[in-house]
Amino acid sequence: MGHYKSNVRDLEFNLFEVLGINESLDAGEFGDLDTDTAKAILHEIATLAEGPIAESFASADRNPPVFDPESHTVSIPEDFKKSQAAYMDSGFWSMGLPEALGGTPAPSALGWARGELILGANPAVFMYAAGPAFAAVAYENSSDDTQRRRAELAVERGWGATMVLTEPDAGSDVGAGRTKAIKQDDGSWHIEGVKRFITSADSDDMFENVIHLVLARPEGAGPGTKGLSLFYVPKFHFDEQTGELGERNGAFVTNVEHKMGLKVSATCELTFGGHGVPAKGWLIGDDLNLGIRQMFDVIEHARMMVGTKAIATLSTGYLNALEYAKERVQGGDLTQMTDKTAPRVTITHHPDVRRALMRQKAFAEGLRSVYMYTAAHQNPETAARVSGADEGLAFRVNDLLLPIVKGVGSERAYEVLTESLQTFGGSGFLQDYPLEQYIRDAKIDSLYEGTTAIQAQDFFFRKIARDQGKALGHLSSKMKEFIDNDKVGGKLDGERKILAEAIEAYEAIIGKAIEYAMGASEEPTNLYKIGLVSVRVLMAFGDLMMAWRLLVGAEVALAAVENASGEDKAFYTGKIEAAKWFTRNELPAIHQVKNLVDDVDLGIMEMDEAAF
Ligand code: ST9
Ligand code: FAD
Repeated sequence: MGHYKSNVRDLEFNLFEVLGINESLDAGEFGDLDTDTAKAILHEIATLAEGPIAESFASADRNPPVFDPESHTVSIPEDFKKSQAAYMDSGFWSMGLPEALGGTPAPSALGWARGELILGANPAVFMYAAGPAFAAVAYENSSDDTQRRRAELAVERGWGATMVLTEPDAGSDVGAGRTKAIKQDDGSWHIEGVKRFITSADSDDMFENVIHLVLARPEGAGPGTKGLSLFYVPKFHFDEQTGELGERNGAFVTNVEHKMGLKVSATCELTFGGHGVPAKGWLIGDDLNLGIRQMFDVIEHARMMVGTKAIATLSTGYLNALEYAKERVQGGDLTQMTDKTAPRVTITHHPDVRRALMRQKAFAEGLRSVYMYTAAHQNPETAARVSGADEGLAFRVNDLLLPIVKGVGSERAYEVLTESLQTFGGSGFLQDYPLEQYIRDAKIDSLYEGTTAIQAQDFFFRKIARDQGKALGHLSSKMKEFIDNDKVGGKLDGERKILAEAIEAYEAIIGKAIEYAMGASEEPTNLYKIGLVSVRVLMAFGDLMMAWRLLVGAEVALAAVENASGEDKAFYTGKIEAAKWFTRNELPAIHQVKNLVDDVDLGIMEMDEAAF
């Protein structure tokens, strides 16, 4: 048995018992795809993920890609290539792609369930497979048939793709980028500059070509992100009709980073036009200076991907820890602590191990329920059924929740994975078990695609303040609807009360933060107050979302458990207990955040740097 343990039962629970995605499928809202087929697909992907895709997870970590500076190429380990080929050959990557590009219609929630399975088994496989999704963004932002044909070719011929923003002096601050674009007489552009940390910028022979989606500043364009444009820059030139490859283009990998984890995903320095060959590319769309907006179409997929990756890793970390805990015998039952001859028990008997396992379960399943709810707002059809949102509101809800999936997902997964490792005792520290690699591989999730601080600012300033609280108000009204509509005869009354108090606290938190924002025109340091607590505010909303979605799941489980038996009975009981545990043990921390936000102390902003 490989390292990866999927949780298809919980995916099905979310999709079909909680979110009712089956109603959309059976109403024909996604073409021919019906519920039975969707379930069969999930099981098939899980088998693929646990088998050939997971197969190279550890070996590719121990034998990472090697950079050859002479040829500017990266060698990817052969066994990883087999895992990659297993995914590409399965065709499951085409689920949810536009039909014009050969995709099959599918609800986004199902698409991200697929994502969880692949990302949990071997995250780099999903990342190297980004070509078609990135080509779809290029296609949708194209302004003529020539541009669209370039995107079609990338899908037809299975090319790899990258997103190219970061430079040595432009990380979080993408607008500081200096890479230039120089217009040519034939309408193309030459790109000049050095980009850093580019994922999959070379991928050995896994793909015949790579398309770099590059943010660069046309000569004469203004400063900041609004002066950037987006360019389609291939590794090899190609025939614009057939896609047949031509000469090498002037975009060369000039280094590969040595990393803490996720080693098989090659992170490259990429130099444009620095080796005597121009790096030729084409503007995407007709107009200049739209690059950041267009790139955010890619970033939104990538932020969802990163959060789902983190959550997938936590889930398999928990399931590995659970299996170990059920077998490891150590110590006697606490109630018999004075009897040194009492029988030894498995560690699942110890209260602290139970607490740790429940914490892992509640976060893994709580975060899953949040990314699933988010994904359900990525299609108007499912959003309407799930929360009654119209298309515009569904878009805003998705926008609001992306920094939660990405920011809270990555922070909580990393934090709670240490509990999974702890459950193994000293064995968790060894490479005999996957936990140490899970932790190393998951650390990146709070860093790339916008650090947690960036997610927190995005969440408050853009997704709440600029949105005038519309999406937040919608979710808050849905939470209150849940509180007021008991369907289980008072069995969750205590938890409903805790949730109601938490919503009230959160409304006060946001009210206070808005007050700081409004006060900033008179006293700019009010913005520091927001900056000092913004990550706490982000994390607190994550807790609120998790508690709510877990409790909605608990209601479904309470209705189902009475007639259930065997594995189903255990499953539903676990859903109920996890929701109760999370609400009672984790959610009340929101009141501490409220106290902090109420009275932010600016001391550390006023303190001299020398005092640190
Ligand atoms: C990276 C990649 O880290 C790592 C992993 C790569 C993996 C690749 C594989 C991925 C696979 C994915 C597959 C998906 C499969 C799906 C299957 C489906 C079939 N939302 O606030 P302003 C825009 S890459 C939307 O003034 P500043 C907007 O146009 C590197 N748009 O910003 C706005 O204009 P307006 C990642 C947004 O102060 C304009 O930007 N690097 C949003 O100029 C300016 O906004 C980062 O992420 C948004 N949330 O710049 C950088 N926000 O306001 C992090 C902004 O008029 N830094 N826009 O609408 C930031 O995000 C900064 O906040 C900043 C600040 C750069 C935006
Ligand atoms: P900095 O921006 O220097 O941040 C340093 C610290 O300061 C962080 O804690 C940050 O939160 C904080 N900080 C910075 N600015 C602010 C602010 N305004 N407010 C509050 N706090 C702030 N980029 C690509 O373009 N394409 C890729 O494919 C890609 N893949 C990557 C793969 C890996 C393995 C890595 C490590 C990075 C990758 N990146 C990629 C780059 C990644 O997106 C950046 O590393 C990330 O955006 C952060 O930028 P930085 O590393 O320069 O950190």
